[in-house]
Amino acid sequence: MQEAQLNLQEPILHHYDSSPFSEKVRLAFGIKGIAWRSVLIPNMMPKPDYVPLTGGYRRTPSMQIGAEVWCDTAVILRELERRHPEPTLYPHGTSGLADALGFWSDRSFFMVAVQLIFGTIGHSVSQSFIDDRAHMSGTEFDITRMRAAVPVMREQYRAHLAFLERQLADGRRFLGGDAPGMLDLNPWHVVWFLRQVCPEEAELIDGFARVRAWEDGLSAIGHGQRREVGARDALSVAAVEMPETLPSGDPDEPNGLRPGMKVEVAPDDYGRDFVSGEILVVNTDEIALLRRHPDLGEIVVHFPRAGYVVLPKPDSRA
Ligand SMILES: N[C@@H](CCC(=O)N[C@@H](CS)C(=O)NCC(=O)O)C(=O)O
Repeated sequence: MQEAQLNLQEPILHHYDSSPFSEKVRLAFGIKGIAWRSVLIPNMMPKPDYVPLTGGYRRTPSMQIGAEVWCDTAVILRELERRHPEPTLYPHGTSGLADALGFWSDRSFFMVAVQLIFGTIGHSVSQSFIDDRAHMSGTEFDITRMRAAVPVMREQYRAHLAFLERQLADGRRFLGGDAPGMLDLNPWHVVWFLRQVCPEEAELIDGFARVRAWEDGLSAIGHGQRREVGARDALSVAAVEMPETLPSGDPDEPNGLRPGMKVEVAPDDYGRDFVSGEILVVNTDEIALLRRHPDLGEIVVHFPRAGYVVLPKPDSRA
């Protein structure tokens, strides 16, 4: 990277190409026509040029802008919407329910896909990948059991796809109508994942003509303007920039969380690595922590509230 060419306010997506959750964000860049930088990160631990930015969050993707990092597609996409409101990801007033639908797509539907995919291609993945995913999920990543479950998961995957087919039944191009948005992004990555990583099972999708056409419509949108940048260069951006987010609280927080408190935050499903810091922003949509890193200086790390646990950490320094 030539420093002079890097726009320090350009979003930097830390991702890898086969990551389905990253695909959600790449498509959002496409829908909004955004120019962005791509940092390719490893698909398993260790991630030495990544965790200094996130404070320990290991999952993929995250989005960096300057000295701030958004962890999890839920907050990444909301931040993109805030910075680039047009075209909206929430056409036809779909905002609340489209976000809520992420809990169906990212947990139920996605977990069916994981079992179907790794039950089918598991024999070709490395032992280090299997060990990494077992460690991340806190339970066995048992390829043999997943293989035995493939017939059941095929039925489950079709049952979930049928929800999409029914929503498209009146001939609409996208799930919310004539414009793509969050309603599409949420299940899109689960369909994309099977098609890309496990083409031998993709005929499950081909059986649904309207889903197939929807998939073609979304694929045609592309990923906006992507340019690669090195992981070390992204770290330098964080080091030279200062966080911009201002403190803000919510008087109705049920347990009294407020800016200045020291806490730790972790996902409640998998990859449950706690990130500690001082609350900068807290509300129902997000919690942002201010952290100080010896080489990078002040970094603000944003997480969603739904699906994340916040624990007070009274005795530790952020
Ligand atoms: N809820 C998270 C889920 C992210 C997720 O599960 N990402 C997968 C990759 S697509 C992951 O982190 N895998 C382990 C890794 O990349 O180290 C989000 O929406 O961003």
